[in-house]
Amino acid sequence: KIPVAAHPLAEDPTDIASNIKYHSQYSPHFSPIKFEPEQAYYAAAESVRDRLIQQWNETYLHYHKVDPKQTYYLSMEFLQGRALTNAIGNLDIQDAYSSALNKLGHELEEITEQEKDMALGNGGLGRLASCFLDSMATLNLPAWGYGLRYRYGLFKQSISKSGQEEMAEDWLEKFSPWEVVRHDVVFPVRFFGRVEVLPTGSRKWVDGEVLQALAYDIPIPGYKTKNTNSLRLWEAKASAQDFNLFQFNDGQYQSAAELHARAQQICAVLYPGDATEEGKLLRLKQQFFLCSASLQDIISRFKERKEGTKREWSEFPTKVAVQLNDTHPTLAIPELMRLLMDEEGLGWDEAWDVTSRSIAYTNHTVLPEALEKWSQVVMSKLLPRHMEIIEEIDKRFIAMIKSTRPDLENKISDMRILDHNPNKPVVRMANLCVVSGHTVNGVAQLHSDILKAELFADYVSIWPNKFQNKTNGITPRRWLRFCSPELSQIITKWLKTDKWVTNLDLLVGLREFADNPELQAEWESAKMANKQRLAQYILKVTGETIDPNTLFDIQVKRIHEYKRQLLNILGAVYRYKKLKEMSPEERKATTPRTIMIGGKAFATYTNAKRIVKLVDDVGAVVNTDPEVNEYLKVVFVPNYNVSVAEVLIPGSEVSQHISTAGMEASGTSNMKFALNGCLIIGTLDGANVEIREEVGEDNFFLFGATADQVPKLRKDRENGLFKPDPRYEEAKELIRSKAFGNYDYNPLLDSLEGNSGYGRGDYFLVGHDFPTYIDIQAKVDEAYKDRKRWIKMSILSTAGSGKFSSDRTISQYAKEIWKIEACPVP
Ligand code: DL6
Repeated sequence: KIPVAAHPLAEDPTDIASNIKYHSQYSPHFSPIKFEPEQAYYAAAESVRDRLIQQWNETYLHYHKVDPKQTYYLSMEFLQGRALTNAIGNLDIQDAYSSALNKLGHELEEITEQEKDMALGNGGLGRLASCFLDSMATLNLPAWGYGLRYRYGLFKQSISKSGQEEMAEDWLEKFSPWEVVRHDVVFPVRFFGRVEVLPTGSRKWVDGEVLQALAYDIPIPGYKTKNTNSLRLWEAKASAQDFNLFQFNDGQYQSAAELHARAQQICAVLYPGDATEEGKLLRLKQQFFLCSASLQDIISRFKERKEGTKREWSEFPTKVAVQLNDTHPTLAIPELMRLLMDEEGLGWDEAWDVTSRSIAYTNHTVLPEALEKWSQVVMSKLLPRHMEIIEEIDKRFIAMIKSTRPDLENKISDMRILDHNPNKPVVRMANLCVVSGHTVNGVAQLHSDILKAELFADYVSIWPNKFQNKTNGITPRRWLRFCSPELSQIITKWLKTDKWVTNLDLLVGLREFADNPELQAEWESAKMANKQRLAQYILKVTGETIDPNTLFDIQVKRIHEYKRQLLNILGAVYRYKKLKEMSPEERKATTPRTIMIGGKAFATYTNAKRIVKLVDDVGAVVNTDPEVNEYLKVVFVPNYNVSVAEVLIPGSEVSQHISTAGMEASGTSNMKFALNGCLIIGTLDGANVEIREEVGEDNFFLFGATADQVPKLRKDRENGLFKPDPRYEEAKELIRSKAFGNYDYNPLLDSLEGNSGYGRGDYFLVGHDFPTYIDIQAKVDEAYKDRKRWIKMSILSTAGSGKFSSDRTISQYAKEIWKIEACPVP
């Protein structure tokens, strides 16, 4: 039977089913024989997209008409994850789509599993950007994201005998039903070339090579609102004129399409390796490509919204707020200056005024190696005009210091943008952001305090009001409402409202019921259902059977020495050793635990890869040891990504956020765990500090040195004053003894020895924090035995998580940095 093209906004499951079926036949991507889960996924996604397109277009037109001040969030990363569950959740059409798919012989849960994660990000920074997009749309804020359409996102990780292996993650292998190519939105982006001085004295960037940036838009629906914003991703293209037909017909295939090949490289992968000069150049090209295309687009929208009238450039900062997500899009600063001066004819002062009132910068790290510095030589070659502009900003900044703050003259070499180190002159991107942006913010209170007291202290004395804190947040839609429907239902029942989904502070209302046995029973059974789902998942991806009656302990995040997965695994090794030494009776009295660790190690980060291997090796021994495997299992969860997190986090009971204090800017998975009633084992670092304040000291397992103690502890270590705890020595010794296989872990363990230096002499203070870590783990074991008390703590953790909604964070950005207001589509 030929399906009818049911209206895209159909409410009735029968009509929705016919709309889905229509897509499978009339937007065909597969041969017409099968309608298996994969085909059903694409057809359902397209049917949902149809719905979105109507309100998406309305949103665009509404913003066009009202011309509100709009935010543009520039980010090299967006970790969107899957879109289908989120879209139908935000549109509040789960039930209708679920029954429609049933009519077609499918289960919604099964078909959502078909979707590949859109993993255009690395970790917290990219996922934060995606949570922000969700909140911006939900709050009806005129705010778009801008990023790059990487062909391959963050690599796919598998674990073999030799440890982590990386493969290209092919989210576009077939196609993405969520993106819409805008053939009318194309901007030229130049590289290399030279600066020409025109007879008027003005300067122009000419020659070099010019690629085209083509826009792909992803709809970002808000929760139960019409507003549907855009995530605009740029793809690099060369044009037909750049294809040399003559050469091609002459058999010179490569040189005929040389520019096309170079265009393809730009968006090929997220974070291409930068050990080589080519790699560095490619990363800089990517950053500039994002900045140039986005700013040209922003300027053209500024003009388009008042077409036919001449707009004053001084109005630009009242219509445009550009947020730089870390320093990666810093080139937006010189690019906006260039566009305003060289293309629009503004003078320096006017262009500077517009630029510095429009752009703000978020810092996400204090790690020195993550603070970007670009070679001046490379920058001058690739972006000669921008280098001139940066030099001028630097010169003017120095002149300003000399004339207004002579007391800071001896600080100029640290504060200026250009570092003329004769061996390697560089541009310091964070300094450029601080000097040029109107606001600089950190991402948790402790981090913002550290920025003000240390990294940016000298600037604070010039611009005390430039620095702010915006504690990160997470979207409660994806991270509770959709990933844990059982717990959500219980919360709604006890709060007698589902308004907590958009007003997370309401969760505090759970506190009064935390002792209620009825709520406790429901809570425990919802957590158990999530644990069972997680156990099935672990069995599927690792072949390991884990017992949902054990304590589920999870640490998932990028693998990095400062995040101290090594501390976790050393703790697990110590636990294993103690279990081995116990009698069977003693073992029976322990709290059985399943430790899950997941995360990706950057391909060239050797110690991180060794840590992955160690976790896997420890698991291989512990999990097959019949004496202990009833009481301890250690599992490395492969290929951690957003959709894996959506299974792990709801099933967690404790999770570890154990970075060396002062080093984790915020952390956001800590918020997701706490929101899902999982108790945190943590140091006083990043947002842990605020989580502990909110959920209550009694519901947080604290250990370790504090940020202000860290410098002295490192000094003490250098001076040979560190005395290792015998338990710490035992754990390391067991690994060195090859109890977990023949792999040579000495280089990894050696990084914990010695007296000084980064990576040597235990820079991350694993040894110092080990004893208090082991002690707090014992307290966790004890606490878990008291079921009533534990469930109460779990409820209180959720109840105290209201602050960590990204709706709160984004409202603060909107009010205190961007000065934008809601613009709801009627
Ligand atoms: O702000 C989002 C996220 C924080 O939660 C993490 O603490 C922080 O490490 C991360 N920063 C980065 C930047 N580079 N590094 N490292 O990813 O931002």
